Amino acid sequence: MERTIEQIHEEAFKEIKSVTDSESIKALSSRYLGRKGIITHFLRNISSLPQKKRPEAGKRANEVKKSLDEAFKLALKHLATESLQSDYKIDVSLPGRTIKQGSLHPITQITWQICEILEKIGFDIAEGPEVETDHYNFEALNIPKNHPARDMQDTFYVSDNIVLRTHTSSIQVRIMEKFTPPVRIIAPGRVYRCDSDLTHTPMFHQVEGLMVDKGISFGDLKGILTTFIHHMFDKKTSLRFRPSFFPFTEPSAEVDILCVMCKGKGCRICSHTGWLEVIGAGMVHPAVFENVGYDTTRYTGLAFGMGIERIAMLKYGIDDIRKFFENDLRFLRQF
Ligand code: 2U9
Repeated sequence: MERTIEQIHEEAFKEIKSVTDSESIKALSSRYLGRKGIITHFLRNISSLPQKKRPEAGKRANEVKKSLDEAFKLALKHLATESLQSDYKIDVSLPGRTIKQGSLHPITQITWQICEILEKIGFDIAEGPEVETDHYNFEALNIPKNHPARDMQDTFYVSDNIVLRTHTSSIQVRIMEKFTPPVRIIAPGRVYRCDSDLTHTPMFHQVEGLMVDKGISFGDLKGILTTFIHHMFDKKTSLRFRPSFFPFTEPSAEVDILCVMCKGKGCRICSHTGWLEVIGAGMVHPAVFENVGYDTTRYTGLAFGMGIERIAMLKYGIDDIRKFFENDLRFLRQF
């Protein structure tokens, strides 16, 4: 009789050890300790034993019952924590999730760089509307009605009298109408021209500068633009001022830098001239001052303008302007 209860005890433990889920443990517990379970059956049968053996057998059976009860409870607890752990298992050897960090668009970065340099020289930033009147975009800037710059092919007309600004010079006209000299401002912003190829897009960005005071000379213009180029590109960049024409400046010039690719030897980028045109500039035309009511006998002014995409293309060696507007992350992530 004793051997049998010990055997039951041993077999029960073996079974508990082999079980891997809590449902099976509950079933096993019921098979041993339930109303019709093996141990219960054993206890009921004690009365059929000889009188002498009954107390010892009953005592031992109750000890086994208690031992199994504890073992079942313990096994249930273990399985519960194990499943909890496997739910939240962390493999510390796996690489962490990367946080995708955004960055400023290259055109924004170049705009900010240009503005920072010119602000240090003493220019304030001015802004104005992108939808402009014919007066601010053309008339006040000495661009008469029959001027080629007004051609339907270049300008987006909203109506007869309203255009999408073709340059940010319209901002400077508005500032001059409001303030008397000294004026020292830069006007960054979007501009629109009906043009599209490798180096032109219908919308692009400009920064234009204007400085008006008594005694402003072409020498000031040369000094400011030389300082600007040396900060924007390399400190040793060679540059030249080449005579040009704009309706709103007289005299006018274009500033070229030595080709960043071939260093003047001549290549495809500089059309084999060795030079790259980067800035347009000049002394403000007296007709422009008269249009805003400035006294041309007291004041002179310098003005300049540059296309931001062009500066960015030269600085980063990009050959197609359209790359800036395609929003291809493989391109944008390089900046
Ligand atoms: C006022 C008077 C004169 C601004 C100027 C340029 C020359 C110029 C071009 C550079 C490349 C435009 O983006 S681009 O195509 N700009 O060449 N801009 S002088 O002259 C002004 C501005 C405001 C009242």
